[in-house]
Amino acid sequence: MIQTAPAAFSVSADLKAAYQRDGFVHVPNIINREEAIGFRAAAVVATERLGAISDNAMFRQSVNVWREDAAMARLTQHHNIAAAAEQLAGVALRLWHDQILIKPAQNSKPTEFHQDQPYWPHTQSTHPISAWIALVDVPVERGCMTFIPSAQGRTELPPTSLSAQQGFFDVAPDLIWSPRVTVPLRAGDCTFHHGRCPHMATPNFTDQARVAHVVIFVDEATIYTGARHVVTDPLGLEAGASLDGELFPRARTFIG
Ligand SMILES: O=C(O)CCC(=O)C(=O)O
Repeated sequence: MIQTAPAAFSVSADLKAAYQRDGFVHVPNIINREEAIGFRAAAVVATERLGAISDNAMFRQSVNVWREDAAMARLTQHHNIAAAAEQLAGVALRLWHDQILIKPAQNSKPTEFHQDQPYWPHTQSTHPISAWIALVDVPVERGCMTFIPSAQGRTELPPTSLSAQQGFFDVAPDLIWSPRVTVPLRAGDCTFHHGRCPHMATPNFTDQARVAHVVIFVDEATIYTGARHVVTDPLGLEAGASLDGELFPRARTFIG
């Protein structure tokens, strides 16, 4: 049988400009609805099988599932996601980690405002980008993402609590006055956000779990700082080491 290469996914110039300006964009149908429904079932099974590193009032979080679960690896390594991420970031990227985030039904806890990058033990990474893929329909009432546009340049801010209502605005009081953009997604849609774009997720007030898969890329040249993190703690890396090798594959290898 002749294998044909997948058609290259292409992000429009307008979308790239919007990402560069706002620090996030909405990409409808990054995968199709049928794929999303299949991956939703796989995500629920994987979370049950692998367990969650966090199972708190906001979400059940399973990290680095692509290394343990062949079905979810197909989503993390999906060529559309890697291609769109590299085009939006405008630089060569590598995978940092993935995570399944399930907000249970009737969960009244939002994921509070934060930036992602302050949690990570990285230097030399100025283009971190996360793909947040909806595996069910996610209206505002089911726990969708909300972003503060054009604040990704705020690289001085420390990590803040995902559960403290005022945590982020205590360290960035001026941003409480910035407009916010809330982005409901259909299953198969995705948002991409910069690792310094402040964001939160609304509570899930519905009777259905919110199932999302997040694929996080960082610059290919990222260096490990030596700070503690659940992904790097077991690896015995020296501070100053490059974050490379098969555990942090190049996005390019997913594009084909
Ligand atoms: O889905 C959520 O509840 C939060 C997700 C998030 O903060 C992220 O993907 O960076």
